[in-house]
Amino acid sequence: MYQVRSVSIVIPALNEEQAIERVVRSVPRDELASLGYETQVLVVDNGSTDRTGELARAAGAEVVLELNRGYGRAYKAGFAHATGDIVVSADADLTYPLETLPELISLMVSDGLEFISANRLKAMAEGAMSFRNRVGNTLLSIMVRLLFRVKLADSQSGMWLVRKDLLDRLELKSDGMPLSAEIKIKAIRLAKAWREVPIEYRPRVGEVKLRVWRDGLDNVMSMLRLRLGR
Ligand SMILES: Nc1nc2c(ncn2[C@@H]2O[C@H](COP(=O)(O)OP(=O)(O)O)[C@@H](O)[C@H]2O)c(=O)[nH]1
Ligand SMILES: [Mg+2]
Repeated sequence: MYQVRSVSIVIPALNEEQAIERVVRSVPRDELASLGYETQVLVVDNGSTDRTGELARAAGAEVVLELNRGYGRAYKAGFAHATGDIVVSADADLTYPLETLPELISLMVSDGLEFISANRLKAMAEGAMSFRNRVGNTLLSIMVRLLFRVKLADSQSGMWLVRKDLLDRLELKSDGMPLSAEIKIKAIRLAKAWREVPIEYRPRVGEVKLRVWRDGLDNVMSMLRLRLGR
């Protein structure tokens, strides 16, 4: 058991005007407040050319602007502004069930976990992930298990919860998509206790930003570099 007083949700967003308001509003602020948690919702506007930033602010989020594009860059900019005892990640596309946060945070506290990674591959809504992406995610996860000896089913999940004091020790490097696996590998290495928890993964609202081949290859190269300690 440990004390948690505040939670920060960091949401990287590149041209997500179709979903961003609903994503921000899906954070169960009232329920978190009734559990005694102060909640900070941070949307990192990654140089959007649409109304993402404006809509996020109108929906009640704090907006951080990071003009250098990249999933990893967006997260690193967001983390620098996160003040919560627990930091949570999620995409800006309505795929992740943020309404389950009270439950996930309670699990962290009651079981003394320092890190939770959400597993998308177990309970997926129909049409949430293409066959190609499912194969790619499975292969990358096998690679992570073999290279780093971690028992992780879904190394590419975009939703996880980490204690801020652990996050601050991770020395994250990736500017792009590989940040997703990097954070899990490093957090698991340092955490005294962690768990992978199945979540319901839902179909995306808005256009996909992932570039399958480029980001896939980037992931493989980045994992090899991390394994070799570079
Ligand atoms: N791919 C990508 N995503 C970004 C970038 N900046 C912010 N994002 C956000 O990161 C999240 C992940 O992108 P997404 O297309 O959902 O990838 P997927 O969930 O892996 O299919 C979304 O919320 C994007 O808006 C970027 O430069 N590249
Ligand atoms: Mg997504």
